[in-house]
Amino acid sequence: MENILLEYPYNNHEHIALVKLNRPKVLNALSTDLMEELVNTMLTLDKNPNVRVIILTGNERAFAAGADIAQMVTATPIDQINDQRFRTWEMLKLITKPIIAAVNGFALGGGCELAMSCDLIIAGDDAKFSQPEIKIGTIPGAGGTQRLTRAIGKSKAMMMVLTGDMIDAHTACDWGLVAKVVPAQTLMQETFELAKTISDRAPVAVRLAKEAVNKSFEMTLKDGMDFERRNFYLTFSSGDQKEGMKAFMEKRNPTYQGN
Ligand code: CO8
Repeated sequence: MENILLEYPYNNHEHIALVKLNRPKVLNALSTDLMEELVNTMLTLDKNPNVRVIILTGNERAFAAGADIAQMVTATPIDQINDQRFRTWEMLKLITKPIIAAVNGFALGGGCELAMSCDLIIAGDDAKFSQPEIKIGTIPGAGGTQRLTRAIGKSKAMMMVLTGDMIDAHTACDWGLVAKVVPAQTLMQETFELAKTISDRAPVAVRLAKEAVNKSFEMTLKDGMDFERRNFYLTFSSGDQKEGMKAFMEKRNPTYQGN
């Protein structure tokens, strides 16, 4: 792999993997090759029963400054279709383990969309988010008009998509795009702590909870509630639920096996 760095176990933690975008010279522009490597890495981690949480990050300067403009500058619509990039991006939805985006620097265009494809975003206080496609004559193509609107509402999404201007980390947090802002220098440490907390929780329940929250974007409230209820019932078939509730009654910490 050239464009992705994998650190697993991350910080010697057997349940946490770190995936790093690695095209620093072009601010981690998301080329087709990079996205294929990213998806393959994620699918491999998802299959590994020891991995419970995945952290996706870039570097201090950029999470990712968007899709690779050099690959698109002379593209025709048919080139875009044949490239199959959209299929690759869609495959991120298949990942069942929680993915935390740890964002320092630029998260622009496809970079912002990639962060939004993760389950939650933690931002360093120097992070900047935008959907700048309008400035180069196009529009978002991987969720920037859809996920962003659901995250921050129509009026603010319109402002971002129609101007292409950046917002800073605190604004992104106030608007609900980001879960938490931390000092840029401590981003990885804070994200690791959060990943540890999630990895201590019952893995079967974490998976079913992630699935249920994501369904809220795609279903009516009634159908979403039904889906949630079924996943709730399903947790009662897991050893983790038995262990979690028994440990509570016995006033001890649970030890989850993920079964
Ligand atoms: N693609 C390719 N190269 C890039 C990109 C990019 N998105 N962003 C930066 N680079 C390159 C620059 O060309 C430059 O390369 P070089 O050193 O060879 O000239 C290098 O990275 C460093 O960049 P700058 O010199 O421009 O650094 P600055 O600090 O001056 O500026 C900015 C930083 C503001 C981030 C600036 O680089 C910028 O505006 N970048 C482009 C941002 C952008 O428009 N992103 C949206 C791209 S379109 C998109 O994402 C559509 C997604 C659709 C989904 C597709 C799914 C299949």
